[in-house]
Amino acid sequence: MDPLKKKFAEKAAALKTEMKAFSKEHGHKVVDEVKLSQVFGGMRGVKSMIWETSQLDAEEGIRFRGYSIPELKEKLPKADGGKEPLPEGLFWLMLVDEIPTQEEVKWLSAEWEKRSDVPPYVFDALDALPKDTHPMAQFSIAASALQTESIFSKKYAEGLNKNDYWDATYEDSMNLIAKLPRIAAYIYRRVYHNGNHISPAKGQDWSANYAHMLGIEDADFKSLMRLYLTIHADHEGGNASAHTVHLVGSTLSDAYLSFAAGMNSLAGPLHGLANQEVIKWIFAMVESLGTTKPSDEAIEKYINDTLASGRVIPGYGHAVLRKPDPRFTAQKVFAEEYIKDDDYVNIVWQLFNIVPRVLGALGKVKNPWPNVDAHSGALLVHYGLKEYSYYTVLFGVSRALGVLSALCWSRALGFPLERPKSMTYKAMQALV
Ligand code: HAX
Repeated sequence: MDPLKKKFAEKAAALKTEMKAFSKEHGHKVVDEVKLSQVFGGMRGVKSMIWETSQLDAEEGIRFRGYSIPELKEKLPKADGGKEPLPEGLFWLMLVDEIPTQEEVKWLSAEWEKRSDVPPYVFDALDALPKDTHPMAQFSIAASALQTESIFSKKYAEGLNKNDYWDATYEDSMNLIAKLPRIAAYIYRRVYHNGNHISPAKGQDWSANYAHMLGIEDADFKSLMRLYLTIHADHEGGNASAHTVHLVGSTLSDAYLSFAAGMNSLAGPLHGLANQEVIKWIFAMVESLGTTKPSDEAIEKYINDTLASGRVIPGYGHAVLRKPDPRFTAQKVFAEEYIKDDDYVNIVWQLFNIVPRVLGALGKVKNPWPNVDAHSGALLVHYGLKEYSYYTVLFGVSRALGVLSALCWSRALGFPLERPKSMTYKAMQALV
């Protein structure tokens, strides 16, 4: 058994026993009350799920296994000579609740490289699609096509003991994560570079190899990718993509189909697609104002025009957060260190000074601050990755780390089929 799997098996067995006793003893206790406004309002804040890998605080933002993003930047292993955390380290931390050593992370990079071959029929499936199929649709289709690789599905069909669900889910998750950069880069080169594909490099970390296959060798871009793929990985369990993977996974759909479902959810403009919408909106603003160095006044007018046309300001607002998103801040810190005087980065910072005041003045927006998607586009454009329809795929590759480590936990802890209660309006009227 590999060292990560061994650690996971030990921790999961212990926690399963503990949780079973805990739930038996305290099962009758009330953890929440649900207001009618929450039933009508997208279930905001309803406590209804266990998610071990990260937790979101409205004021502080995300903590992964208790660590904030600045703490992760300090404590997680880095690539040789690099300053940004390796996402391999975050996956390890989320899965077994321990900060890995440099050697452990090196092992994981090599293990994912070993598992990274993608069967040719997945590329054939992608090549059969019209080139203008949205990259997120292509990504989801490729993840579903890979399902023939599922060890869980094969073993389940043969009669898998429920105590071994976690083992097959771990293998599927490791294999899928290992293959995602290859698939994602294939989609990018197919759509935007005439199918001029780049073979994987040997001996690189997960992010650097992904950057290489995209065709961007700049060392700073590789650093950005390490940071990007770390900070987008998880945002507790209730967000739409994570919750979708959790829900679909609870039917014992395997990791491939559960992940594909989550990607369909990430592809909505109120969720992950916001990262493409932000830069698209900034490009349109620059075009409309006729300058890449617009004044604050011109920007404010553009914001007001957008709102007056009944649209949202992409990259601002959040269902849970009530302060600037630390994932936005981490990207701003990166830009301050690596990027000097870039027009689009400057516009993102101007927006940060203007949008919260304008949204705040509307009186209805609960969180006028930037979220994770407000900054990423300008960074990617800086390094030459300008094709914004692709951006949500990058988010999706990262999100795999969180949702699949959480799926391993769900299988190991034996979580049941998810099945909340719905009501008709008439029944709700009768109740109140
Ligand atoms: N611009 C304009 N209006 C906004 C707004 C924004 N950025 N954010 C919220 N509002 C509006 C809502 O549309 C709602 O208006 P109505 O009452 O007229 O319907 C009102 O303010 C109250 O909304 P809220 O309670 O503050 O926010 P929600 O929890 O309902 O929604 C959203 C949260 C993220 C969907 C919302 O803030 C939004 O649409 N933001 C822009 C899109 C975006 O950036 N999405 C990415 C979010 C982060 C993420 O998941 N990344 O992947």
